[in-house]
Amino acid sequence: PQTIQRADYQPLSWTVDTVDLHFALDAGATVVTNRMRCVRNPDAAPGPIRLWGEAMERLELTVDGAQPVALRETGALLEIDAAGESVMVEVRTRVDPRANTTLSGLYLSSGGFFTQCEAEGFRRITWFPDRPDVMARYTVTLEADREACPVLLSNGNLVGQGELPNGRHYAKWEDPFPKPSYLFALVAARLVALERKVRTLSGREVLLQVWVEEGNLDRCEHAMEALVNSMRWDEETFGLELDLDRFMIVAVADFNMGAMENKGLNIFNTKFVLAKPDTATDVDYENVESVVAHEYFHNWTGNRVTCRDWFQLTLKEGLTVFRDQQFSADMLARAAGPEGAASARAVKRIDDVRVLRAAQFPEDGGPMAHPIRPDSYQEINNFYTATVYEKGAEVIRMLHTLLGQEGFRNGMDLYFSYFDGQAVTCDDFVEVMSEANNGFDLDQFMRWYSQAGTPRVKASGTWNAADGCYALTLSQHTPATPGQPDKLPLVIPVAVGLIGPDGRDLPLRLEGETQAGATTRVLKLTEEAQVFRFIGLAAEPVPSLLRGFSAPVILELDEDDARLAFRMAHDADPFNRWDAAQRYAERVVLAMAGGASAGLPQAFVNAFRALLADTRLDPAFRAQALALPAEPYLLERMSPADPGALRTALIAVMGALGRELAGDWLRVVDGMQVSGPYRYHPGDAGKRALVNLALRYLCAGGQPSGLALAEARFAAATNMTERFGALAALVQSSSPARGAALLAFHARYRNDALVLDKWFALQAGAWRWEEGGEPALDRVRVLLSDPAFSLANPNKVYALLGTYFRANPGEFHLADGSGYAFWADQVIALDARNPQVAARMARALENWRHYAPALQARIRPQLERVLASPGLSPDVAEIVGKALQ
Ligand code: HT7
Ligand code: ZN
Repeated sequence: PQTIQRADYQPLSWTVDTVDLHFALDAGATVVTNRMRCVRNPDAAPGPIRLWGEAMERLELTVDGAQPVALRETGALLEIDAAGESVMVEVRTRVDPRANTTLSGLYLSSGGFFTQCEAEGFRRITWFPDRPDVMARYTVTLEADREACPVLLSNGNLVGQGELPNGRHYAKWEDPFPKPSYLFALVAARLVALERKVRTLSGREVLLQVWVEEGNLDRCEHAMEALVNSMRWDEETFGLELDLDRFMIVAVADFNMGAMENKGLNIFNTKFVLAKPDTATDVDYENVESVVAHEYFHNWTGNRVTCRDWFQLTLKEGLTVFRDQQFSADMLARAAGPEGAASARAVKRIDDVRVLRAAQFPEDGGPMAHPIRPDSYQEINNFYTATVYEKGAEVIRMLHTLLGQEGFRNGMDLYFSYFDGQAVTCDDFVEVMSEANNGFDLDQFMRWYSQAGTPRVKASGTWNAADGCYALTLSQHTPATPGQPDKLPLVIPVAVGLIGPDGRDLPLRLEGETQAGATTRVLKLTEEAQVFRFIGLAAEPVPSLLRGFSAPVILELDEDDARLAFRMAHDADPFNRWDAAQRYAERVVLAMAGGASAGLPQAFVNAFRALLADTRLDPAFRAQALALPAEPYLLERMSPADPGALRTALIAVMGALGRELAGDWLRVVDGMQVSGPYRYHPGDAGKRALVNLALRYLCAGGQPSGLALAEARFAAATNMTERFGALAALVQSSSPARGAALLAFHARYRNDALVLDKWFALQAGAWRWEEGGEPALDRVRVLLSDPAFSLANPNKVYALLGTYFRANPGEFHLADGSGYAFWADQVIALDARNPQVAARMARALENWRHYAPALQARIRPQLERVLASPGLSPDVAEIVGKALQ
């Protein structure tokens, strides 16, 4: 496959300023007429008009009404020589939405028409300079059968509609804002809308709509609420207002990713719109809120100011993830009230860091490691990664930390004032941040955009009792990644606190300062190694480093068990308190997996019990602190990774914690009643999370009383969070009742696609709790033929295969290699219909060299089999090819 280099960027010789699209929609043969005014780009070298196109039939192409004099076609690229300053290019194509199984371009879902154009789907609809630096104004006319598709939507404002002969009708839409082609969208389907009218900050009335299939109208309220809250938050926090008269969200069941920020017409995976208490968990509610916010925030960070090229993807994604994280933290803090706000924010931060550690750290340590702004790619769809999104958000967060809230806001204001309506680069963004902050030097900071790999920050302290000085040495090192053998030092903000022997934070005074100040300070690590001397201390402190996870690094700090237990009990920074518990748990689990210890250390059990019993702590925080680190993260920390040994250790640790703390867990379940009907509220959600965790441990412990409690709670549950929590606890146990519970759950929700996804995922993720238990692979094979399963629906694939390959390593990495052979079969089968989804599944084995040699020997032939498979897509070829390099 061809590799595209960031350094090769050239502006196009011709761009487009207006596009007039006409769609004669038909399931098997849609005719698209595209009239675009192509204009010469004064900033580019002279050259032909360049148009990209694929997967369609070209019926006609004219330039200013005549056949083009010179036209060259190479693969997906068409080059047309043209004279003058502007020409009208008209191209008519025929596409087949029914045959489009890629879910990119124009496709069908439940009989309706939908589009997905990011990153390069528009070229599957019409020939076009399909790059984000071509921003044009669009007028769109949709024509379809009225009975099958009563609703016709596109970007912007509805400017006309009417009847046509033969039972057809049309609608005409005009988008007043220039946009890149990846933000184009249309929907033609049988849908209904929940509507709300709201006023923007400046007093304009706007119409908000959430469009869904008729039976789902009772599941849209939460998404609408989230949209209204997002609008308010962006007005209050960044002074950014909705710029359209109408903003639409449409839910579709077949969708490759979470959602898409098309201008004024967001298209969402149903999973991130639909929620009602009987079918959605607290986590689902939380996800709906944050995805709605994320897409809404793109209206400014992504749409009004977009990316010059796809290498700049983090410009919009990292920034927008940061914005949605801040929004969610603010929403949680507001709901928790002044008393609970700090803990609520910490819980959100913990959630975000868990995702980063479980998904991004392994990516950064494997063959797909890339900087947040990559230097090259073969298939851009493979670069919608945890690095671009989550590490990208961490980089923005560090800017926010370095510049402060006000400095960051000033930078954002300047960014929009300079670049509104343009397609720009990450350098542009960082430069305005500097300019808005008196030339704040961000030159070295830019290395975060160009260096891959997770930096290691090593910390060590020396205490000098004679002069009351604690000298903290911080050093940094970023390991080599593919193509980047040598790394330079980064700017790393390290938030530090020092804890006194009584467990209280000490006021901090650095050498050279006249008096002590705050109890948390942000140190700027910019060299390979630096020493920071804290003075005026009466006794040796315990350092609490990287508070709030102030930088996306791995902190290497030698702390003995007693120190970890001390910080678990006393660290004033809730994030670090959680982190101390995670580090301790990681140490205990990995020691067991490595055969270094057979039982749980009593000190660990005591530290856990103390956290569990501390009723002053928010239940949501306790649920986080008492959950073991994610399995993929632990695997990453093992060398070589041995998924079987890790699983055995996890089962042992969970079981032992369940048994040893049984009385405490039972008390938690008893004492955590949530009264009244279900409402999505962080206070209630925290209690439910802690109860569900207690059930998990009790069931893992295998005692009859615990199993009976989970059964009873499953039967009596009044909402999905409780029902699914109890079911998950039963499934992750040796309970004889788990089969019956799964059947009952299925019977209740057999017609509900989203809930069935949970049912599939639960079984694919099941551990083996007893000798002779059913291997997850056997179950997954059976479920592949379940009538509700379909390889055509990404949600189903992610639920069943994605969970098995990525979230159940103990069952996937079978010693006989049968899991890998199954993986190869599925990746090949999926690739033939949907390369994006196949590539995501393919990534499950990219870090194969990290595994024990016996497993590597089983994996390699399967990777080779996939790579050699005829007609393999560039998407999968890139993943597997890089893995094998
Ligand atoms: N910007 C959107 C990305 C997206 C996407 C990318 C490739 C293929 C399909 C896709 N669907 C959505 C989503 C977002 O980050 O907001
Ligand atoms: Zn996004």
